[in-house]
This record gives sequence, structure tokens and C-alpha cells, in this order.
Amino acid sequence: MEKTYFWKNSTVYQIYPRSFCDSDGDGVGDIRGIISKLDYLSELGIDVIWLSPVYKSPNDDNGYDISDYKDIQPEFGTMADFDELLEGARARGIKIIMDLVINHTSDEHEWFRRALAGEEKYKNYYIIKKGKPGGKLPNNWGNFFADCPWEPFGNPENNEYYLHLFSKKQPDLNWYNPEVYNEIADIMRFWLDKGVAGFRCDVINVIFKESFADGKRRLALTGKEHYISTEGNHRILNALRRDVMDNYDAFTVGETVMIDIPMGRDLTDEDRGELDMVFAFEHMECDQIGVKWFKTRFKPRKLMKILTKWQNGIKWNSLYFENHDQPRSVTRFVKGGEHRKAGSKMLIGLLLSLRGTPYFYEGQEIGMTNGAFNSLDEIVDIESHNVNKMAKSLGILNPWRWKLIKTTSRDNARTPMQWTSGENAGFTTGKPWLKLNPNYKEINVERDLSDEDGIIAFFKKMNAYRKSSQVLLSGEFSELMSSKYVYAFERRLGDEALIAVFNFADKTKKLPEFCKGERVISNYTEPCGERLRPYEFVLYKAGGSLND
Ligand code: TEU
Repeated sequence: MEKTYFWKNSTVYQIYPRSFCDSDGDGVGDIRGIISKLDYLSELGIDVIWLSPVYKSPNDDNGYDISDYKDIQPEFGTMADFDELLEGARARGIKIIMDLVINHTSDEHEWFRRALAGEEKYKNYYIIKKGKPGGKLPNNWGNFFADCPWEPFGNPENNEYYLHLFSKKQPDLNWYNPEVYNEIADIMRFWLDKGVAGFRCDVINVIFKESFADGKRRLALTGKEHYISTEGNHRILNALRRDVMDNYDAFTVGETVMIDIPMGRDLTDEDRGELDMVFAFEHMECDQIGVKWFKTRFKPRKLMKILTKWQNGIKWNSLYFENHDQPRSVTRFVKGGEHRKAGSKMLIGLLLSLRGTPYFYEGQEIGMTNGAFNSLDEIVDIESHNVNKMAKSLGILNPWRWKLIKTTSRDNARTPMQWTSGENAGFTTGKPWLKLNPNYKEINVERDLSDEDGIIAFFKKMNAYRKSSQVLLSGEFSELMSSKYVYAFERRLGDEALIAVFNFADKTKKLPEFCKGERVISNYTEPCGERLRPYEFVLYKAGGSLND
């Protein structure tokens, strides 16, 4: 199969189906809701939709716990709806990638049920270990969701435990077993044969545990050295590439946790042949100390340094500031509500100016902000509840626990999409599964679209420009400046160059002297003089005179 590498020229838009658009009034977004918004997505100018899981699931982790990989979650619709979505997208020139969650299944998956019923074949699909003498767990590992990663398996007298790096309803698969490999390869082919354009591969660099020995004690995730980007993991990815992906004009983007640049390089090296791109996390950790729950003041320069490091370190990056696990970028990186519009546009401008494939998360195009939750009762996310329990057991008092959760909870990004200023933001006619942000009266698609100077208008303009510009699509990156607040870089292809400059301050800042040339695009209408305005972004065509 000849590869077109279409993803190198694509802009991706992530849909979290539960929160996107509800067509039948049950308060949960669904596939027909997405179908009803295809024209909207097409007008945005996006090329690929990344669909968070729509497979059958008991929803312990909102679909990341899959009980049937070849069927659709009934509250999202039917396979016929999915086929219609795929076709409707195709007709508009939009491709769809699926979320592929293969580190674990749901404990309600048939494989796990049969394992529990005692079928050896299926027991061998999971990681089941004997407890150590004296009633001890098989090892001292930690868990991603602030839980214990071992849960008794079946009859307690057998002293067996199964491993779950995430929720206890997400048992880890045993990638030592070739049958697991064959099952997953088959699932991938099933969706690729339907015409999907690839996969976003959930926590893909932890699937192969090289050893089950105790780990070095750490604040979080003790044991991770035994499973982060192991050799066995590389072998599996390489095999899936050869056996499956090479037969389709499709791509993979791996969600790769805790990777550094050398690991990212190995995972995406074309000659090694594993993944096409990775989602690295380092830039998403620029405002934390140790673990994500301990947020510190955002220092723009730290973000700039990390972005530059990855631009220089990896041939092709995935560019993102948001997804369904991260707080909203405008709340995180932009000070003060009055700059929401300019700041949202600047962040969009930044993603669309860097080298790589840009990914946007639903609502980012209208500058949606973190959820407006008042207490834990309003939070649904399992991780937040587990963290609360753990913090409580450590004696952390409630106001502090709530502060951490309110700032960092994944539900911040999962509040329903704000379509209109009408009832329930036009998301549903029923009761939304998660509290809407009351700011939908001001922040919504309808209103933004009616504003010539809206965020969507800027997104469309900038995205269209990027797609027409070989320099932005494939030019080399070089940093020109990363000061306390001002970031600037050049993109160059042969003799042609563009200079992008960003002011991360809520005050004016001096425009660097090298920012000269034709002003191609900016998030402000009027050209700036000697100083950049708050959160101003300008793209210059190098050569020519300043602001002409
Ligand atoms: O996330 C994996 C992951 O490591 C984190 O980003 C996760 O959100 C968590 O905060 C760790 O502290 C992926 C999915 O994106 C996430 O939604 C799933 O819950 C998780 O895998 C398990 O499938």
C-alpha cells in the first residue's frame, strides 16, 4: 500500500463523544449528534477527527474501559450510525481516527469474564500473579489513578491478583501472549477495513511489562521503570506496523506517557517503523511540581523552552495544548478573563505555526474555559474521586483537596460543548451528564460565529493559511527568542521564511527587532507599533519592511 502521509498536512479535531452533542435528549452526546455537526466541522477546515472511544463500555472510565471492541456503545448509537458518520465525514473530505485502548480491556469484556470463569486460555489474556507470602501483593507498584494496581482475582483462596495500572475495572492485557496480539491486530483490521484513517493509541508505551519485580520507591508510579517504553513494547509496535498498518494509508499517534526525546525518537523513527507520531507530555507538565496535582504558577518561558526542545529533538511532533484529560489551555496559560479571546487565538496561532500535526480539542475553537465546579459532588471523573480518597487518607484537609481537584480534574475539559446561549447550551434537551459551564451564555459557537473577529474566524483564517503555506507545513523550525514573556521562531523552507512572535503577557512587551516584513496574520486587527499588545500573535513574511 502506498502511503500518502496525508497526516503531515492535516489538522486534527478531537471529539469526546459524551460531551459533544446529544441528539436524543438523554443528556449524553452521541454519534447522531456528531453527524449533525459535520457541516460545522467541515467549515472549520479540519481534516481528521479523532474520536474518543465509542465502543461498548460500562463507562467506569468514560469508554476507556472497553467491553466490546467491535460494537458501539448503545448510548452513543449503533454501528449503522457509525457507518453513516464515517460516510458523512468522507463526503466532506474528513477522515476519522479511532481511539485504540489496548493496554487494558474492561473487566466486563468477554475475555475477562471467561478468565474469571476459569478458562485458562483467557486467564492468559491478562496479567495474573500470585500474592507474596504473608498475604502480600505481587509487587510494590503504583497505579495511574491513585489506587492499588492489584485486585484479587476470583476466589481469594487462590491468592491470585490481576494487574490494573488504571481503574480496577480496567485489567491490563498480557502482551506476552501471542493470542492477545492476534486479537488486537484483528480489531485494528476490522476498523481499518471499514475505512477509518488510523488510531490514537491510548497509553501505548506501557503495554509491555518487561518485569514484575518491585520498583524503586517513588512519589507516584513506583515500578514504572519496568514498563515505560520497553524493548518488548518496541517489538510489538513494530510488528503491528508491519502486519497491520503498512497495509493501509492510515496513521498512528501514540499517547506516550513519561517519554523523553530519545524515547520519542525511537518510537517515531521511520526506519524502525513503530508509530507515526507521539503525544509527549513534557510541555503539559510545565506548570506542575512532581505530579500533575501540584500545580505551580505558569511561567511562559518554561513552556517555550520545552516546545523548542521538542521541535529540535523530534522530526515530526504532535502539537497540542488540550485534550479530554487536561484542564483548558486558556484557563491555564492566559491571565484574566478580559484576554480570553486574544489569548485563545494566540494559543491557536502557536499550535498552527509550529512544525508537526496540530490537534485541537472540542471547544478550544471558542476558547472554552475550565468547568465551574463547586464541589466534588459535581465531578464525575473516577481519577478525581480516587485522588480525593488518597489525599484524605494522607490527612490532607478538604479545602486543599478540593483546590487541587478543582484546578486539575479531567472534568474541566469534559463539560458539555457550548453551542448556543439557549437551554443547556444547545448540547441537550435533557439533563447534561456533567454540569455545563454557566458561562455558555457568553461563550458559545453561535455567538462566536456571529462575531467577525471571533475565535472561530481566526482559527479558520490561520488554519487555511497554514494549509496554503509549504513553509508552515514543512519548513524547518528555529527559535529566535524565548524571553520571560515573548516567544519567537522562524519557519524556513529554502529561501522562504516566516517569523512568528507571541506575547504571553497581559501587558505590552517590546516587539523584537527581527520581527520585520509583511504582516501575514495576527490576532489583532490593527498592526502593532513598537510594542506587542497583551497576548498578541503576529506572523511575518521575512523580508520587506516592518508592518507594511
Ligand atoms: O490517559 C493516560 C494518562 O496517563 C493520563 O493522561 C491520564 O489522564 C491520567 O490523568 C493519569 O494521571 C489515557 C486516556 O487519555 C485517559 O482518558 C484514560 O483514562 C487512560 O488512558 C486509561 O485508559
